[in-house]
Amino acid sequence: MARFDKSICVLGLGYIGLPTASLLATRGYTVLGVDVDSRVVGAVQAGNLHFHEPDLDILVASAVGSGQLTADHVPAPADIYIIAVPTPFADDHAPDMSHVEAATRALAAHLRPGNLVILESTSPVGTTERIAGWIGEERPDLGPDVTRSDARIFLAHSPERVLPGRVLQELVVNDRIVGGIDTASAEAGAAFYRTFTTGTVFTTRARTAELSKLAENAFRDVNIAYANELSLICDRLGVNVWELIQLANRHPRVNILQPGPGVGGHCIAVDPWFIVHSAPEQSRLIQTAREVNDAKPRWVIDQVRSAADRFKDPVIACLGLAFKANIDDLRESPALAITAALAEECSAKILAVEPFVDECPASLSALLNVEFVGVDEALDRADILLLLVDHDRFKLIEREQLARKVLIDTRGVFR
Ligand code: SAJ
Repeated sequence: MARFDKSICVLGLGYIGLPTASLLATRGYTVLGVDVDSRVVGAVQAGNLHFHEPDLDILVASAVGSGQLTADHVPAPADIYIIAVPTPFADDHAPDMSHVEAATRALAAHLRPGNLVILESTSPVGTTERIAGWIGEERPDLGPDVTRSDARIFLAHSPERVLPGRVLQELVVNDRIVGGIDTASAEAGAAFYRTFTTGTVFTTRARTAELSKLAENAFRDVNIAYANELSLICDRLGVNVWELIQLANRHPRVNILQPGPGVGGHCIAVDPWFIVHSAPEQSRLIQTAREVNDAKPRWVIDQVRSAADRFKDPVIACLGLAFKANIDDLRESPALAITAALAEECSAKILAVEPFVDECPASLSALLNVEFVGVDEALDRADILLLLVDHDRFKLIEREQLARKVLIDTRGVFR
């Protein structure tokens, strides 16, 4: 295996930072992973995972076992810094950049001339320039402009684009965009990514790289909104939406996505707002798509409630709580929100089922009419089956197990 004499500090050991840190460590870099959460630091120090991602447990154990990956609460001097902290939005959809700012200020103390700083967190346009400003404030000794003096550092944005559930493959094979604060920074960033990716690495300006990531996720959001809107139209017109989409997609230039109970996760449901927030007048379609997707859970809840009205003491099984198939991630999950809303709004018994999670999520366990049960028990007891996530496990359900039950299939598993 190639050994690199460079050291790397990865700030943020979440869904992107930890796989990235582990991959780099197993590729021969000396990596320090930094997180403000002591449970995360403790888990990584022990070579363990604090979330589920296929094969990541093996990679983390190997990276920590070899001594190439260590974890701590604070950064230390390194050659390359990668910022992979969360960028959520506030109630008014304004981006919350506090984690990026805190990570930048924490690493700034250690910067030395020639260091490379890479922002991987999905960020609004202009963030890389703001990072330069924060570094300048922390380190006036680096000169009035941190990228121009002789003691310069290199600063770039390379948005992560990996799909949860396929992170380890996509970290290596996906093409990468590296946007530099200047040309030398873009080239320095690209040279680094070329040491461990097989995809093509493209260089551009930092602002273009920032917007490209937001545009990719907004593209997907708009297309899912189209599928969700079609599902409402089909329901009104008595057409099977799954069959409709399958047939329409036989056209050589049509590729309609799948409707669902709404759009979840920390990316697609969040990032389009960063565009809307910075260019509200120009982003009418993107904004409407967000609204269409955000309205879908309420439509599902209303469907279930009218089905429940036909029973005296209905038992409703909510199959799946994760935000999408075959992962344990409950962040911004419409399935979880729908299950909680049904429990709050109906007097029905709610059976919550999530094969990827061991315990009832806190937001449901406080609700007295919710029971967290396995798939088979839910199938035995329920009057209404609400399929919310297309986990592979649910695809194994036999048709006979659905007999005499009302089925509301938001994912088209039993189309
Ligand atoms: N969904 C549908 N119908 C579809 C596809 C998805 O309802 O046809 C729903 C999913 O169920 C889920 C949500 O959309 O609730 C988002 O899932 P996803 O698989 O579309 O995307 P994420 O959030 O897991 O990952 C996305 C990816 N972006 C794109 O595909 C453009 C990934 O490549 C990014 O790295 C990631 O966002 C990110 O971190 O930004």
